[in-house]
Amino acid sequence: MDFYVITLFPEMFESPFRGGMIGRAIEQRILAIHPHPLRPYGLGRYKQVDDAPYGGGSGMVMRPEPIAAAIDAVCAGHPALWKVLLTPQGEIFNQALAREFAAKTEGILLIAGRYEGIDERVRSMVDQEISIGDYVLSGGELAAMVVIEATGRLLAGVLGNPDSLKEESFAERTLEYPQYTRPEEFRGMRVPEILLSGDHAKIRAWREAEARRRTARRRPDLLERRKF
Ligand code: 6GU
Repeated sequence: MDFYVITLFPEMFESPFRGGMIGRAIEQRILAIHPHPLRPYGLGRYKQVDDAPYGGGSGMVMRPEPIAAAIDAVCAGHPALWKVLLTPQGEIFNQALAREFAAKTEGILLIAGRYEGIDERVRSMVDQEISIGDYVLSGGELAAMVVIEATGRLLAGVLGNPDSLKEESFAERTLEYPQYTRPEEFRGMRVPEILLSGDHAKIRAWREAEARRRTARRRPDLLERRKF
């Protein structure tokens, strides 16, 4: 699957994906990331990509023409890309959206805007607007990387053990149950006896109960959402 990214900072996309699961998927050609610099589409001698807001106010706003030209250039070779604008005003990204993105076999074009603002007319040029949460980043680059990581690991062959994906889809609706590994006792804290019992039915029941209890305490909103 191909991820194209229109960005003022294409070099940001190099090292984060070099190692780990996504790095391996890139080597195996399951996934490719194509950063596409926005700067060359800027206007005039200084390749300007932003300007002062009409109506006044502080900060700069990204002009629509460079972004439109970059989108047109990328899409000329790949007309079926799903075009996503990263913006704090977008729909909040979650695991369900990651799954939808992983099914977009024609590839995805991510457009990283800057926080201060993008000309409103850019919105008409994309298929979807996505935010990764209610906090402010100075640019959409890190958000684009989050989308690539969460989507990429769902592609067939990326994860070593596909069973862990099945467990995760349960974990989307509840938090994880508590996990332990060796040693049996660490600084006076013992592993719950039931996990050493070898009784797999009891262990499963204990884990489900713990997951539910933890979710009710920490993320009651997840349990609410299950009703819909
Ligand atoms: Cl997609 N962009 C920016 N600039 N800030 C964000 C974001 C995106 N998602 C959360 N905060």
